[in-house]
Formats: sequence, C-alpha cells, structure tokens
Amino acid sequence: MENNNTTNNFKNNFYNDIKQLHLAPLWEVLSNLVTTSPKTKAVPHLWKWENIKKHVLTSGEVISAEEAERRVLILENPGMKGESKITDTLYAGLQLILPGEIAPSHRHTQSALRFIIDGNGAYTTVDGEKTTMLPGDFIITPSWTWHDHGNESDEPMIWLDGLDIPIIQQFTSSFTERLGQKTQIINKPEGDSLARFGSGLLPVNNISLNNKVSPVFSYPYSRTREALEKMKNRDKWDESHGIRLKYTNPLNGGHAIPTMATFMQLLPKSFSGKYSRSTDGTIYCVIEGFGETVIGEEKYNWSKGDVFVVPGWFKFKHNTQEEAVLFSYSDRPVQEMLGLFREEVME
Ligand code: 1HN
Repeated sequence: MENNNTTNNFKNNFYNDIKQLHLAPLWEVLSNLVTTSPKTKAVPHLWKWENIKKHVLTSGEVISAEEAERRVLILENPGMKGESKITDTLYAGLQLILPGEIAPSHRHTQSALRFIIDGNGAYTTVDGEKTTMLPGDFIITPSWTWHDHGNESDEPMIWLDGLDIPIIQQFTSSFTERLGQKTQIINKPEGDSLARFGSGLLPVNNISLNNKVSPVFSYPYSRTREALEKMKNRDKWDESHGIRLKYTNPLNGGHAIPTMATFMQLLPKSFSGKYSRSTDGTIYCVIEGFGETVIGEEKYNWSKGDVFVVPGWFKFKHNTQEEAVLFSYSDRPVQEMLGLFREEVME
C-alpha cells in the first residue's frame, strides 16, 4: 500500500512537473494522433436548394454586397460548427449578387472557385478580364489575383464559392488587400484567356509551362456538357463515378487550381454505382438530374442546386433515377503532391 502511494505520488509529481514546462506525454495521445485510418469531425451533410435558396435571397435584404464585401452564407459542416469549414481543409459558401450591385475588388492568397447555380449574366472580373457567368460555368480566382463581381442583368445570381481557407490557415500564409476602388481596370477583351489557352493551342513564346495555375479562368458549361455528351455513348463508365472529367491547367495537364481538384461528372439514368472511398473529402453540387448518394449507410436524395459533402474516407456510392451531372471539388492535388492520396473501390 505504502509502495503504491509512493509510486502514485511520484507519477503525479512527474505529470505536474512536466506540464509546468509545457511538456506533454505522447503515450496518452498517440493513438489519437496516429490513427489506423483517417478520422475526422466532419460529417456527411446535404443542403437542399429548395430549403436554402430563400434564405440566400433574404440575405440580400439584410446587407448589401458592398457593405458585406462578399455576401455569402457559409456552408458549415455540422460536425465543425463555428469553424467556417465544410471539410477539414476546405471552405464552401453560397454567394448572392443582386442586379446593380458590385462586390468590390480585392485579392488574397486563398484560391477560390465559383460554380454558378442560379441566375443569368452577372459577371466576375479576374486579373483584368471580365467573364459573364451562366449556370454550370466554372470559374477560378487564382491566389493573389484581383477580383470583383457585378450584376448588370435583371435577376439575382447565386453561386457556390469553394476556397482553400483552412489550408492557408494551417500554413500561416493568409494575406489580403483591397484595391481601393470598386472595380479593377479591364485590359483584356472578354473570352481572351479561353481563346488563347482553351483551344488546344498554346503560345509558343513567353510562356512558362511550370505555371501552377491555369491561364484559363472560365470554363463554360456549354463546352463541359458537350464533352460529357460526346463521351457518354462511347466511353467505358467508371463503376463508381460514371464519366468523370477533371478541369485541367492546359499548360501541364495538372489541376486547374494547385490546391483544389475540380471535376464534372455525368451519371446515366438508372446508374447504380459501386461503393468507393478516397482520402479527399469532397463537396458536390448538382447541376442536372435527380439521384441519391449513399454515404456510409445513409441515403441523401439530391436534385438541381443541392450541395452535399462526403468527408474523407467515408464510403459512398451514387444511384440515379434520371441522367445527372455533378460538379465536385476536393483537396486532392495537395494530397497527390505530398504522396498521401489514396482511393479504393469496395467489393
Ligand atoms: C472571397 O474573396 C469571395 O471573392 C468569396 O467572391 C468568398 C470567403 C472568404 C474569403 C474571401 C469572393 C470568400 C472570399
């Protein structure tokens, strides 16, 4: 007994002493730090367009785009409340811009993507080039490029914003600045970058093939949809993902954004996908069709405008009633660069 007490005192003193010195025993936390398979606080979730659209529109009565700088409702993962995250490494939000409004020009080290859900003909300007936005269009705002948005159409426009905010947080590399005027100077004609770099051609001179960011910043849905349509009758369908294309940087065939992979996929009518899982937690947005995604054992029924998240390493499969088209993004390029990316199809 005496011996036990002495040992306990000795141990307690040890733990107290090291705590004072900001030392901690690894053996108490090791199994939480180095897990046998990925663990995350992120949970699967589906935001139904029919439930959220009205609130996004009401945000337009609460604050102006200019006052808010960016008028966005963040899609927060229910497992990570207050953290402004949809997965451990990524941010998502729904942005509204009303007719006549301007979201003022700024830049930041975070990279952003826009996927247009609703409206017709608002614009965004990136690095001196304006682009008109239509549903299904995919637009990138590379790190540290000036960008502002405006709406000269007569309807509200809503899009999905995806940013690598938590990644930049981890690296203490967040910087931002405002231009100091509402809009930037436009010095290129609309469509310039797509014509130059998105036509299967590259300028011969004065172009670095090592550029990590795609020089195409707007990928119109009309072209994406045509590619999927041409492929759908001739190509072999992936048993989990259907016909899935990745948006690329034409300079090197890599991802369009260095930190975020972006995909568009077509699932045929009556598709019954095989379960798969991958280490990149993925955010999906439905642009056409109806279907369901089974995440773990739970079914999530989706239709146009819905956004859902599959956290990393959760098994999931897609089933459709109608032909469907899904946009998605994840942190896959970062994992690939670090040699961490894993995926598997479950039998
Ligand atoms: C941002 O700059 C935009 O430019 C949208 O539209 C969302 C979220 C956090 C930080 C910057 C935009 C953002 C953002």
